Amino acid sequence: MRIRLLTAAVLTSAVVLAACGNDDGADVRQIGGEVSGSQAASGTAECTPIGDFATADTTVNATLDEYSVTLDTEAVTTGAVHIAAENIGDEPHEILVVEAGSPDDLPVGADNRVSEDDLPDGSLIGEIEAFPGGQTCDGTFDLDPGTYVLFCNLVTSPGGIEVSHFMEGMATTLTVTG
Ligand SMILES: [Cu+2]
Repeated sequence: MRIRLLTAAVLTSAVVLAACGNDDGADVRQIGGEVSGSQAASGTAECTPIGDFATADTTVNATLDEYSVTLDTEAVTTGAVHIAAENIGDEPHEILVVEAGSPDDLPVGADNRVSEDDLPDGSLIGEIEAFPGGQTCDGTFDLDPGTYVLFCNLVTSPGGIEVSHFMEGMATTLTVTG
């Protein structure tokens, strides 16, 4: 799954590079940067549900807005955890699930995004990819006991100024107990 996503990202990067030439924004992930090239080209990333929430052991409701992630619970028991995400904002948002003690533990790159390549091996559990404001999306992830950071790693340019959603505080923690 990651290999396929990485391939899509590389293809998308090629499209972005081709479109922007040597523009200094070429290395900033654009909206839809991790979906297929055709979707990215249209600028619209739709919800792609992850996993099957019908078989989940528990549900966490997550509300996404500019720029926050709010959960309806701080802790769940281990198992298949359904994250039911509602984007009540205007911008697209996503949720990455990383095993880490707090948002401060995540490595941030020069582009003000969490550097997914620099995360400890195996700590990136999965993600609900970017989906538009006013919509919902579901992701189900098998979570072992531990602490997880749920965050949005998009950089957008509302009003022409780049905003790192993570750096603006779009992150929270979820504790999974045994
Ligand atoms: Cu966001």
